[in-house]
Amino acid sequence: MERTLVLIKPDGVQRGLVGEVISRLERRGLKLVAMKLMQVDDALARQHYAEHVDRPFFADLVVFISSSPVVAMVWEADAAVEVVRNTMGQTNPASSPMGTIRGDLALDIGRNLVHGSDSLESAAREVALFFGHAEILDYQRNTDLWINEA
Ligand code: IDP
Ligand code: MG
Repeated sequence: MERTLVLIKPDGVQRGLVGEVISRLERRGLKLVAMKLMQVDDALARQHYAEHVDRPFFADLVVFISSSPVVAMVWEADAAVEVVRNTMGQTNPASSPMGTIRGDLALDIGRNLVHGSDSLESAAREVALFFGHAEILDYQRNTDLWINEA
């Protein structure tokens, strides 16, 4: 079973889309195992986006992600990384298909509402940045057999 980090970025919280984003992930069948509303500080923002440090948009990205609260979550499923990525859509909302979070709800690459880890390695790193072990819950979900055959 994979675990992946999802952030509802400041634009999603400010626009009142927290419930909408969570609802789409829930309805897809993913299992929520950790969640908190939090303020990202400059240090965490830089660590989270470390792979982009040399990109021209890095400074704006760090300022934006720490400009207002985010909702940080860990979601679990077989292939959770891929499933979250295709539920979110493309990085640029303008080229995201309808039916995806970014394709339905966003327009601008710098205001694309959500973050989802892009690989299992990134997921492990990012989950550990945002959550301690004790914050990630292991629990039975009674609908599991209605979502997964085995
Ligand atoms: P992802 O969020 O789809 O994984 P990444 O390439 O990891 O996309 O980029 C991280 C974030 O940086 C994006 O979600 C987006 O908000 C921002 N970003 C990516 N490319 C650009 C760009 O060319 N201009 C401005 N912002 C960008
Ligand atoms: Mg990324």
